[in-house]
Amino acid sequence: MKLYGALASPYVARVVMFADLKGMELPMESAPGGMGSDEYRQINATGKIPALDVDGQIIAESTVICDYLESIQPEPALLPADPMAQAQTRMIARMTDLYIAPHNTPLTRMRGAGARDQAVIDKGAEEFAKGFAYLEQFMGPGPFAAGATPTLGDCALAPFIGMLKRTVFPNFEEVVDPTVGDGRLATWWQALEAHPVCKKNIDAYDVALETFLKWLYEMLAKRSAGK
Ligand SMILES: N[C@@H](CCC(=O)N[C@@H](CS)C(=O)NCC(=O)O)C(=O)O
Repeated sequence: MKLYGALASPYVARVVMFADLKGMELPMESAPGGMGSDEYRQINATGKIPALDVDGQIIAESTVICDYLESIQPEPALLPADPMAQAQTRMIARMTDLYIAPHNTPLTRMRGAGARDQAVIDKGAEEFAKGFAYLEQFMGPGPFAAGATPTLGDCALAPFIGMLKRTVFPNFEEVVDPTVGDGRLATWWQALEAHPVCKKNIDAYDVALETFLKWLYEMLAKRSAGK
């Protein structure tokens, strides 16, 4: 079994954290030809990372990969047996994808290009505030996304919050970091930071992301300067 991807992707980081919490070895390889390439589309038609290769059979989509890992190694359970807790952790993963993930790129690219479009920033701030409110309402009793231990939703949301801490919160004061203060997302983040495996994964993702962003910002700055 091997994972195609690169850790700077929050979707890859989701699977890596999930596998690590299970104590599973999951070797990672770059997507042949790069993500989106014709060569890689022969393996994964979407061209996206991550993809899991299981003896030549491919599973795409980060959450489906996590479901597969849960099926082949049920312990420790990262999808709670309790139906409501499982719904809660799944909601956090789904809402991360639907209501948080889409709003990062427009702001990150603007930061890289150096030009500010206030209407885009205000729209982003509005969407993030809504997304954070959804997450806060639908998290379980905690302190993690569902309950007393990390589960799927934590693996999905943590890399995105880590990404926003690098790309958005320090650069756009209009978007308020919900992990600061004493709200539900703040106590959730504190729980992750206090958990050794979660903390290790958050830190490793941050290092990979920092390297990627350095390259991205340089590339965008050159492009906007017409080089
Ligand atoms: N829904 C997918 C999203 C994966 C995704 O968008 N990955 C990005 C990297 S962060 C990608 O591969 N983009 C390349 C492309 O779209 O061609 C999942 O959960 O795995």
